[in-house]
Amino acid sequence: MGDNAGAEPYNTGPKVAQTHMANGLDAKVNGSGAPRKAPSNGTAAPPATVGPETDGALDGMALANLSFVEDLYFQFLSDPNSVDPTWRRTFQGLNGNGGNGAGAAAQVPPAAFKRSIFAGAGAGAAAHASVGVTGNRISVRLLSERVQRLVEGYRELGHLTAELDPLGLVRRKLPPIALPDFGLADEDLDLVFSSENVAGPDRTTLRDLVGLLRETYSRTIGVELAHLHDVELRSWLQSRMEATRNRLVLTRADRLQILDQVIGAEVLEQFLQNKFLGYKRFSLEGAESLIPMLERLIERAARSNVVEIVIGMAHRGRLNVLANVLHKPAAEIFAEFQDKVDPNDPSSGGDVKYHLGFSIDRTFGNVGSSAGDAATHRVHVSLAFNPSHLEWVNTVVQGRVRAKQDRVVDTSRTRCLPLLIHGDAAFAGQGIVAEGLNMSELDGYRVGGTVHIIVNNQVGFTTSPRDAKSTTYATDVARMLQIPIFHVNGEDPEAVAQVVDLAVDFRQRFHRDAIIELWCYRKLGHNEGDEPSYTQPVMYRTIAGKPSIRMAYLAYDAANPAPGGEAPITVEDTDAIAAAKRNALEAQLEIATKAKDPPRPSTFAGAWARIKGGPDSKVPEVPTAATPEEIQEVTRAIATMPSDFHVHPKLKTVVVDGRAAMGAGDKPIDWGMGEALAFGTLLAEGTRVRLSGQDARRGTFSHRHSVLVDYSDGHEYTPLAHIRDKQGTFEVRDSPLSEASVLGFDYGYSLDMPDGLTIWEAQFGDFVNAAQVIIDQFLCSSEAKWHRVSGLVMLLPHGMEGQGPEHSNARLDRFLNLCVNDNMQVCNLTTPAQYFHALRRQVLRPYRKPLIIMSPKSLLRSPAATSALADFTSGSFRHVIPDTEPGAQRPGESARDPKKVKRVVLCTGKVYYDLVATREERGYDDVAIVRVEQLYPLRKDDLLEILSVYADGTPVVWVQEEPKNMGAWAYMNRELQGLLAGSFHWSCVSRPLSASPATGSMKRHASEQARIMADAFGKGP
Ligand SMILES: Cc1ncc(C[n+]2csc(CCOP(=O)(O)OP(=O)(O)O)c2C)c(N)n1
Repeated sequence: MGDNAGAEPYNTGPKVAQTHMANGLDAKVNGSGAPRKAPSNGTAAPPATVGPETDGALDGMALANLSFVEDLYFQFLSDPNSVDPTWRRTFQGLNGNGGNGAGAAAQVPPAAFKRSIFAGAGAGAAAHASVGVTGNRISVRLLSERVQRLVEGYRELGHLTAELDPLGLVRRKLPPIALPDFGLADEDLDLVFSSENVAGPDRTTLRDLVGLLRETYSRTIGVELAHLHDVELRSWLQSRMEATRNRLVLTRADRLQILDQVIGAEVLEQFLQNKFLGYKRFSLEGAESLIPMLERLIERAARSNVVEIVIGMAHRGRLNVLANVLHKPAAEIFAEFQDKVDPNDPSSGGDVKYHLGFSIDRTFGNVGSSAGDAATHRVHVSLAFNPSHLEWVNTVVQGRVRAKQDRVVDTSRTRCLPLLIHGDAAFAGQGIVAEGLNMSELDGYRVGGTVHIIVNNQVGFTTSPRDAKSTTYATDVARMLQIPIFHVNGEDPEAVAQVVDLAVDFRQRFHRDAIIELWCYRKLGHNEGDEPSYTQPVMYRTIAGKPSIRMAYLAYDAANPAPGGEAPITVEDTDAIAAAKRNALEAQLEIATKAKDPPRPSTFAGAWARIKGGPDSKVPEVPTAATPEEIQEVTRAIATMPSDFHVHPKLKTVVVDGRAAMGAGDKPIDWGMGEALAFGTLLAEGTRVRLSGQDARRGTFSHRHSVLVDYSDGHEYTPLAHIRDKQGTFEVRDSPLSEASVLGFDYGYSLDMPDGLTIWEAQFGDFVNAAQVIIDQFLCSSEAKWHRVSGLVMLLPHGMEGQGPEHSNARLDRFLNLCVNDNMQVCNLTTPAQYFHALRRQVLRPYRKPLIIMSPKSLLRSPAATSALADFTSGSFRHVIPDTEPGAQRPGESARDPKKVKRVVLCTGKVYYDLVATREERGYDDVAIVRVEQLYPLRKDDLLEILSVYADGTPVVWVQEEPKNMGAWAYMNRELQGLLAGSFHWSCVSRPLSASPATGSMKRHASEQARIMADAFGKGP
């Protein structure tokens, strides 16, 4: 390009302040929305109505304003009278042209700049003047816009041209970005542009600009920003990346450290391969960069005030992470391979080694590294246990982190970091990923940002990406969030380190997720016994010919010496490191071989020290009644509104005044008040209460109203948060419409909130099946698999009320089927007082087991299903409620003489009230009705004792509303058949076997219900 290029820069974007632009130029033109630097020369374009002070004003005017002047000039050319007279005079004076500006002479614009498309006398030729709006020349505006589009092109599409695939097999979506695509040409390369919209120097040649952009956006890091419409986020990321060309300057020592970590990963896999041939280990080979990546991430986080990191990850590379990042003694891992367990030991039923968790304190010393400052930082790192079901641990980890943050009152949520490591196929395939991402910005579920690493080894088991996803990247689902997505070539450990820094810094600054996709490969089959070339022969031929990551990095080091002039790292250096690591592993293997007992997972440490799991019978019941004073205090909080609060008129009567009367003993206590008293008394005693679920704040059935909304201005008031000064935190959250991710989150929360009451509520119990994985893989089995107990409460509205198949049945049968070894507690309660005592028992008893409650719907408003105030200030939870006991009867019901009883009905939950009503109505006085309130663990002795007052041979009938293949019958029959045989005649009354849980016809429902009542009492309809 021209010989005086470089003297004055062309704009890469308008520099002028937006408010000064009468010509519609605004941030949209520059496309990025990035804030522009203030014009360094202090000039701003004059408003269109303001002309130059002198005719010579164009001389020396900054190029920043040139396009503005150019616009005016074109306007002048078509109609000289349309511009301000002072501008008109200036333009008329150009090139000695005193005319009206029309004609060829006037097409030669002023020589305001040394290099200008106003290429008049003395200015030299215009920048390749063959294109442009006026036909034979290009305008400054157009050229600078083209350059700006080029900049935006790199920012938005650069990732599609980046070299991400270490195998070089993936055909990228775009050929390299080329100047002609943006109306630019090679001869423009030496033109100087203002680059103030790009980090770095203010002026640069197009050549340097392209170099910067290429390095930043198209080298071995691809970054997706185009989906960010938040200007601040985008510009922060752009300037961080462009200012460094997306590179870190690493010293020789840094490089040696990375190599040490890569070698650690490599040697462990090879060692396991040699010593435990044929065992599954889900090798990390091909993705060894994950280890330096995690090391840097942890260090960087620790140096940015993070004190705790919880990692969730699947099988791939997990042993390597355990050994090389969590520093789990290799001897323990080897011992797990050696499988020295006693098969008769009950604790030997745990999980496979590549699902186990571990935790450690890591300290990063005061020798400053490229990851941060020079101080010492300590961080506790946990790898969460994990079931085989890929991705389902995600929200469990996030829930745990949320609880940790809440426990230490980390309100900025920056001190504890969730880190999730995913596989590419799983991240793209499992819907729970999207559910979890959707929760990340919600107040009830935010954790200050999760860092996600997707280990993209370009294959899922044997399935190729083309069969696994419809998207460009495995990460595309994450584009739903205002977060950056970094793609990085795993063969470039320095690029990996750079994106780690960006991701951690972004998370710490903006408290949002960040995604890193680590492009790598899987050196072996899905597991080490699989032959991968059956299905991916081409890929595996390429892999066979590849040097290891270690060798690739050594070659890079040789070709790109680290600053400081030290000698490059040699193969011999790394061989020595590898040999030392092998020797250390040999020593650990010897320890493992000599050890007699298998390693035992730790449990009940720290915050869990006073808590127990195990058998129910070993932990005594505790008093759960509240004092009358506590009840009054809670009632006062519920019934007292701030003076400026306008309660909805209907709620004033029903909730505020109604509950005041209940608390005063003037009205029987209903379910909503019973729950509020349970929450309130626990809160007053200092317990944290968290309840989350769909529409949980009001309650699906409008019975809770835990958060009131001001009738005039919509502000909110939560009465239970105002009981007393030093009370527990009350958190009740309307959840997003997801069962799986939210239940996972709240389960995770319960794992790290041992002293709290944590509750998840289903909208209708039926929908709990959408979270079945969490129930099967975590809730009911985590103690058996991982020695981790949870006190989570699940409220599952349940009851046959003619509302059809999906609004009736929480599938009690499924839960009871999963019950064994006291792994859960399953209740179907009949009174508000029972509910009150069950909730309080869940916290006050130092015993943590999930509590599944079949909760009521119609009973919420049933006058029959109420309790007296005295039931809250005395008594405790009752597993079974007999018919004979005074007080067990409802008002108007007389205590039955057992000797006169001809039939005993056993039942659980809501059907009890139908039975009682029928008995009253029909006068079936010789029938006793016994309620089983807690189905599991079942107090069989209590039950037998209750039944013992009845004569031998009395029919004992299990009555349930559910179809015979559902509800509790199969379970109760299994538990009681043998015990009752010989003493009683044992049978079942239920709806018939059915594929569907309930009928959609109200008429049919009523007729079925009538049949059940008739059969229950052994009478005709
Ligand atoms: C929900 C679920 N479905 C299927 C599987 C079986 N499975 C185990 S690993 C795997 C492949 C996963 O591929 P990817 O996510 O890419 O991880 P990689 O193993 O390649 O690291 C599959 C299908 C599983 N564990 N979980």
